[in-house]
Amino acid sequence: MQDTKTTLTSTSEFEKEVYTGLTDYPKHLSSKYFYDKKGDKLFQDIMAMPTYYLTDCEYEILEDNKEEITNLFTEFGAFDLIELGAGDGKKTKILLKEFSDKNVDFTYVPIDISDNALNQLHNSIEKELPKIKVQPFQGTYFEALEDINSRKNRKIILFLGSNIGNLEHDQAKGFMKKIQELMEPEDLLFMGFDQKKNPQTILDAYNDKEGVTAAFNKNVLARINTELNANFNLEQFLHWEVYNPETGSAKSYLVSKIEQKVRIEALDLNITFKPWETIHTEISQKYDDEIINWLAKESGLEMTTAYQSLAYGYKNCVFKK
Ligand code: AVI
Repeated sequence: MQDTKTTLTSTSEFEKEVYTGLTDYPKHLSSKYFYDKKGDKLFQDIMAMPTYYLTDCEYEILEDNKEEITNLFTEFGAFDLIELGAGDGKKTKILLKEFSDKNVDFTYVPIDISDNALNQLHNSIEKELPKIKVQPFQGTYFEALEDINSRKNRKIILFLGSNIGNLEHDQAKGFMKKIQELMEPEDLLFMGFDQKKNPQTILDAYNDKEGVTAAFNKNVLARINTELNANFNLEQFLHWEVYNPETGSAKSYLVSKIEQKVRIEALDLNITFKPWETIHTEISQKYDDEIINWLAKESGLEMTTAYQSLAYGYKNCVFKK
């Protein structure tokens, strides 16, 4: 039989989602595409801003409770510390340092969509905390679940920074349920939830005066320009944040300031925008106890402990199945 070679021109997930999102009404794009080298840096800058209170809250919780958390995690001996959306791992290093100082037997498995962020994290841990065993995994949260499934040690799954808030409730529920199904009775899920609070504090966190969050939001358009050969004029879009104190959802939009046409060469697609037409780009859900308990119940998890930052209202909850 003749050996035939087929050239497959595969359409990437990015191309598919950009096509669907920008031909839909209303238009939308996923915030997971904010993160390339430039987006990672912008997010690091956001986390360093005092208005983005979430980072300080979690630092405070981890710093104040690191001894108790160590006891909780080491209860059954060796474990895999699996971090979903590890980013630059700055907050996690509080725990990593504590574990290293106490010679805790564990392997750190940082998981992130960004290769660049993972490499930086891996290098910095090798330098700062050389005793720690690190096994990075690059992929989306859903790809990461497969990797988690194949692990044999006790699993402690970290999902910090209120990353869960970037999922709509139904997605969050489905995701937590999938995690629950992969957990053994002694495994733990340790999650950060930003809480409902003064709406102005939330708006300030997602709409800084320096324009860093605006640049972060617009980075999805910048990526379409460079990766899909498009001609978005970033100046002609406005970063707009809304917060609904009833539902707790903070939403980011890009709003077209004028009527405009955009060409996306790689998709052979022309997109038109009416003046003030929107692209929904991100949800950053804020929680209260009712929503957290509902998510836990729906996904078959039981909350065993919660650590709270009182200054701003932020919670790290521990769940078992
Ligand atoms: C990663 N994630 C939890 C951040 C958030 O708060 O939704 C991303 C972010 N978007 C704007 N500022 C920060």
